Amino acid sequence: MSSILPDAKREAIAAVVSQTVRETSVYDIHTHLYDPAFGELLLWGIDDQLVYHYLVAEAFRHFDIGFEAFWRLAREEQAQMIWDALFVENSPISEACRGVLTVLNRLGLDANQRDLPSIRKWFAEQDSGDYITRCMDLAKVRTICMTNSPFDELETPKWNAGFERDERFTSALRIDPLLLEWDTAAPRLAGAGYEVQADFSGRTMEEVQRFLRDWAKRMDVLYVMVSLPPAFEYPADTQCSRLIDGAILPFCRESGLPFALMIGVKRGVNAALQLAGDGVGKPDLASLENLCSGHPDNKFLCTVLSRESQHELCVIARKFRNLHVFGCWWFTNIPSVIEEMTRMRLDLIGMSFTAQHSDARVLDQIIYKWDHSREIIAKVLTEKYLNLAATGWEPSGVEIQRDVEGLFGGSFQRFLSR
Ligand code: FIX
Ligand code: ZN
Repeated sequence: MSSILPDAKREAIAAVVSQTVRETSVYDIHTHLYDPAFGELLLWGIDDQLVYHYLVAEAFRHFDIGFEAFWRLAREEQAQMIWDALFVENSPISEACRGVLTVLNRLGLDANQRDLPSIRKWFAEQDSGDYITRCMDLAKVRTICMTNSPFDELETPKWNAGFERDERFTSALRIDPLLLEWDTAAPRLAGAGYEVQADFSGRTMEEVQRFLRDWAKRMDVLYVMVSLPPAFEYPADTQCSRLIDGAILPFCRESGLPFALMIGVKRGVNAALQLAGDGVGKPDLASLENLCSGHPDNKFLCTVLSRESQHELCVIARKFRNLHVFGCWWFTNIPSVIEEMTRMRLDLIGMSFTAQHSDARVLDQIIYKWDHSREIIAKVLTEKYLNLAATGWEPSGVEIQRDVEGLFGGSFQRFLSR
């Protein structure tokens, strides 16, 4: 029979868990941030925070302006409109709004004045190099994994020229156009000297593998990644499925790199909103099951976008140790859902997952994304350790530290090296 814990013991456990979760550094395994060598591609500051697509989507619910007219405005004007609509004319309650305020607060700025020009002035005075270190220190993020695409015309010249890597930034090879837009990707590969045919004939699959090998080496990547629509099917008579079998999985096996799937995004549900116009749908995760069961020598990372799919994802992870579940992605990265997902994952797969990733597009956001998540993770973990302690199994501080390190990147790193 479980025992009733004395209050002092409950408080002691809660205090150790909160402190450990607050202070343990994280490996942020999926972001849209860039090594400082990419210069202006690494976004930071108040205007970039305000025009984040999460806030654009929310602000348009209040705007009367047409989509095109909004996109023609300068970034500062867009930011001002979003600030007025979401912060001044309404209370900034949503997770993305609160995030901006958490960032300002942790940086020591007084947002209570509602004075955007003075906030701008403060950011204009920051040195970008120091600011990266400051944000990473405040967020206690030790390493940031970038999303790097060989199809991105802004970043490829930099990779081709070569640069000295900042060791705090690692890389993931992003291949959405290859798998989802083969008809336009194939001529691009051919133009870059890879002998590929639109109908997959000849040496196409070997050459796609050579393309992946070249870029994986140039970027020194940790994993290969794609984000997929809810309609994703595997195996299937589709270009995507053929490429997965013919090129992606063989390359990942040969290189030992996991294949990361982010499943459930409906691109351009309202295309006029640009990046803010993507939606969510429920995928058939039998495809993920088929991948994991059919390819035991491949490793898979997965996060799914719909709340309804989270339970199914955990059950699949219980069946397949070649699957590592990570993060609370995008529309699930809100307090109520993070709490539910974290509790469910702990209940079903224990400590063998990565609790969160930031998906930050603007550097400053790592501060709020990790602050907010740490608070929820601490709450759920405390509840779990108290349940354990009630059985007589009291977790030690060292054990709690070990567990939190696992959830914050340790388990991911072990999965990579397996
Ligand atoms: O596909 C992705 O990596 C998504 O995270 C992005 O496309 C999305 O725009 C985003 O920023 C979500 O947080
Ligand atoms: Zn992302």
